[in-house]
Amino acid sequence: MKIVDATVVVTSPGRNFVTLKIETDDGVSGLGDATLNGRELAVASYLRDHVVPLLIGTDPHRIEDTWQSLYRGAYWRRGPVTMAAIAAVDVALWDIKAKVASLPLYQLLGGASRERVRTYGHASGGSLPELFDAVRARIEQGYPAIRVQTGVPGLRRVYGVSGSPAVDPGLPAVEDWDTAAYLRHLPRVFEAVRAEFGPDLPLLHDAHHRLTPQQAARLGKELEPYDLFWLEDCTPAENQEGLRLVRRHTTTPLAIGEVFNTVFDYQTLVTEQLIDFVRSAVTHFGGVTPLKKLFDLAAPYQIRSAIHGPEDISPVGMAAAIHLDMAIHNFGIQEYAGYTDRTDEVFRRAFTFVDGHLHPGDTPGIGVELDEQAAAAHPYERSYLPVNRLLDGTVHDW
Ligand code: KDG
Ligand code: MG
Repeated sequence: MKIVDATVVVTSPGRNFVTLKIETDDGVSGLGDATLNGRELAVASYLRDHVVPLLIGTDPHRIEDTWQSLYRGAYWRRGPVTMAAIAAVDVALWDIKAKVASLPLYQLLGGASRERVRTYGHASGGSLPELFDAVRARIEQGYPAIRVQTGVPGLRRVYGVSGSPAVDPGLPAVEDWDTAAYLRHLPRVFEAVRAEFGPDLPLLHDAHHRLTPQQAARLGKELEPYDLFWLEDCTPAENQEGLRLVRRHTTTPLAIGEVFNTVFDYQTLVTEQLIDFVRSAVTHFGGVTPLKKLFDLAAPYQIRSAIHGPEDISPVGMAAAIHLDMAIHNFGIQEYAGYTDRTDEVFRRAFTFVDGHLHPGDTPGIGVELDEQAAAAHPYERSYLPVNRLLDGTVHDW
């Protein structure tokens, strides 16, 4: 069996998605997600201009060898563009292998370790009444766990709270930030949410890389009475050692890793048991092959999976995640933001979302087909993630 063609499809059914389609001489094809939010065309070029020529004529069954040759062979390692491109190849090859075996991918990863995959959804509000309505809506949709994001008094636009449109369409929106105001406000919000929804509902929060270790330690301690399922990305964790201070001062569980690309980003965090959940996406971590290895490394440290699954992971990347979630033992939770009808017309998927739980379906492969005609009706639209500034105008982590 040989790879005879590989094409990159960029489509924007409401938001941009980059998909790699690999075709073989047997007529079997596979899909991989290469979407890197705000930098989509860089990955499309990396694939089209540099990776596709290397794939033609090779054996699609040699997944490990292909992964190693793309990672080591480029000499320039790591980074989100490189690893999203490698991820797309890796997932497309797993899709092909599973289709040839006539099995859903999770069967090749060890088979089902559970009946279904537990998820969490997002709720946000500028004010408490808005936030309560959003939490109620998620509960009604069946979500068993909910991420809570809130506006902060005195700030106009804050991460995770809807809106923040760009002043010039196609250029980054500007959000604002004041850490002291946030640290004063957030514990009061969780106190109110617990009072409204009771002690049982698992609640999560994403600090989105904005705090110093000292600030994160204080916040984690102040949130302890509200029993969070996790506090996510409390610090910019490129400085892994910074988590030692956070860990020493709080028992609030910690989740980190959606911007990480390789196992080296996690080395200290995992081996010193400084976190409780790893957040990498299949799409940004080089695919199913390395993410499965990371989960296996994390397991003896009692660290569980929590694969990143916001709107900017395409249904292809999400499907690959759900197959992994089904198979690994140390599964924790899966983030699931859902998709619009327009996206569902472009990506036909076997995975289902019922009562707040996902199932990958039993279609051979990853269970997603791309309708290329529908995709072509939604051409790429330039878009950026927001930029975050302190009240004096200084750029801050977003
Ligand atoms: O592209 C950036 C988003 O994926 C990110 O902001 C979402 O933090 C996020 C999350 O936890 O889903
Ligand atoms: Mg996050």
